[in-house]
Amino acid sequence: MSPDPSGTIKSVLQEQRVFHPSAELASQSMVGSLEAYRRMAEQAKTDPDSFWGEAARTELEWFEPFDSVLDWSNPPFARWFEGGTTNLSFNCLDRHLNGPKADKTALIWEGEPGDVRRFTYRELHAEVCRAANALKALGIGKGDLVALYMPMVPEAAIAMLACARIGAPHSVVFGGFSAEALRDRLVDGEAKAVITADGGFRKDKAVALKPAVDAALAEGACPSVTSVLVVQRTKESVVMEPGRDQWWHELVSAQSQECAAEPMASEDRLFVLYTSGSTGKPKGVVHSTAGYNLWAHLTFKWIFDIRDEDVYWCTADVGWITGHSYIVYGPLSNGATTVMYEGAPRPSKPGAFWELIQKHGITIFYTAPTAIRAFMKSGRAVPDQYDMSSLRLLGTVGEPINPEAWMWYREVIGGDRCPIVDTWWQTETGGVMISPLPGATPTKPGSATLPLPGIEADVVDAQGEPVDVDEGGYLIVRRPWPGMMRTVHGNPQRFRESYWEYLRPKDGSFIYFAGDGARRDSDGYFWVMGRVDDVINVSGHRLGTMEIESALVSHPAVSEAAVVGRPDDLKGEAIVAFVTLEGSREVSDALIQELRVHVGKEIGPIARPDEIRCSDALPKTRSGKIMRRILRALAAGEEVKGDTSTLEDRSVLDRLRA
Ligand code: 6R9
Repeated sequence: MSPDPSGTIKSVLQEQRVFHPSAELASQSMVGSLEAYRRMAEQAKTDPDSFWGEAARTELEWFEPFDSVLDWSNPPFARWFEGGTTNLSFNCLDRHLNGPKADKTALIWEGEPGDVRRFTYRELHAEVCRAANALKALGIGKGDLVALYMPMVPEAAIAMLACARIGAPHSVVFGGFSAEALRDRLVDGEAKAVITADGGFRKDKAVALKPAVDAALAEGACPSVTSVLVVQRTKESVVMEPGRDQWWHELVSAQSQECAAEPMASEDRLFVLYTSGSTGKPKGVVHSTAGYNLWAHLTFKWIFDIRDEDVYWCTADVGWITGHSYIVYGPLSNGATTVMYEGAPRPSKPGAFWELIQKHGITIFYTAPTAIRAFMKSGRAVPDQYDMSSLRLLGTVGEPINPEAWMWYREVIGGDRCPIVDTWWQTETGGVMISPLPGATPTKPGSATLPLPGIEADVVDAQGEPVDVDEGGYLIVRRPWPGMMRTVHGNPQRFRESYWEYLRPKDGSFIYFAGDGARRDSDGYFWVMGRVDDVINVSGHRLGTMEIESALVSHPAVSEAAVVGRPDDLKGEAIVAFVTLEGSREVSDALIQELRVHVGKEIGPIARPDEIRCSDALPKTRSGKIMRRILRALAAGEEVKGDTSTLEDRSVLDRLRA
């Protein structure tokens, strides 16, 4: 695939509101002012080697110091902090044990049925050491890939840290994936072991996991897998295969609670995480030890402006990169208290999230726009029943957040006092790339604002050259950064072609592009417009989906919208909008007409949908991203082809067809 030569994307969103950090917040925050942020960014730009070198030396513990900061002699294959050895598990645990943090709560876990477990740093260290010794007892060592297919239980985090501790890269496969999806990932990564559970709880029901592992391994499909370690969670009966399967509680509890962290070279592979992309075979994104650790650590510290007394909660699943970087590694590397929740809001407990915030005195809450829109749909009466005065900071990740949802989040959840950090990043970037810094960056609803220090983001056209202010184009990053993915597992050529050779500027430099469109406003703020694969070409105007969707959602009757193009003889593409309505609203011709007029008024006649279809739900991935590819096929009256294994709820597809 190559870039559309027509280049830019037309931007139509108008958003003028600006929220400045209060003087009080500024004075308490780490960075403190926009000027201070700009100084950091300037320093990182003029002398990146000292900036990153200094950060790596002061923020991480090293067994052996590194000799060089960045080797970029063979782009796009970067080598960071060569010569150094360190260990992520050591940085997340051991280094906190010699001071007051040893007895600080590291992890608070709440199960869906309401069971709670807490671990201090000392206790978590002991558990991780036991699990690491158990892996060793199974013959797993440095370099062996271990797949995790788990519910949201503490053992998931413990297993990840145990793998990192012995230098066995992990490959976490989301527990909602099918046996086939699991098998593909086990085969591609040549996993040696699988850690799983009998099952987990979801929407008030026990959901089995172990049978999917059995199915994935059946008939010798994954010959590399020699052991399966099974956590007991639901206590439903499972089949244990002798010689292959062992219970976690039997094997792990028998181990010593001491296990020295393996010194790992900076560039040693830390984990593989598969990202589906919108088309094609999933890519195994490879991250390496030191660079990833530094980036998860630094970004967590900057963006959440973390304080010792914070209780931080990210609602992601550990099966996603957000769970890796911002439930487990970033928070623990900083010695923070991180919350992990097995459940989700559900009809029997619509206020589940708010109850958790109230119960644990959560101060920082990080979730996805899709969740926020769902909460808006069920109305503010639910959150209003809870005391959420402990909150001081809110974050979002996963998709562009439409200004309407941003304002609701701020007012209803944040009580008009909590700043919002809208964090743009990807599995491939390892950690956040563009985000406000609390107390420093004024925010605008719907904008991820400014790149973090050290990140040279820009918007370019199809030739790789910068576009004008307010002109939409391709969102790119100019220089390597420590947390960047190192390669696609088993396919370096795919890494080079899809990320670093897609756009080539005249000067021949390498720029990173991973698929999003964006524009920059006159303050240099970034407005992410969605995936460029989703751009709609109406009479030669290339429109991002996000802006039309935002306009629809700003109408009081609409709760969520997804917009796609349908081939059209006259215009090239016609705009088709799929919308879900607010709880009490009924579909009618008058309402459809009203919505079309509304979009025309908000952003202009060019963006007015040609067709609007109402449905009770939209097809989403399990991490909450709308799968517009599916809607495109439906809108065109075609058959839905390609991978649908990442779909959250397959019945949505049938309902949409009907
Ligand atoms: C962290 C994560 C990456 C894609 C990314 C973009 C979208 C994520 C966003 C956002 C606008 C934000 N995305 N955060 N778009 N604003 N704050 O989600 O990783 O699952 O790899 O998805 O998600 O399209 O390219 P991943």
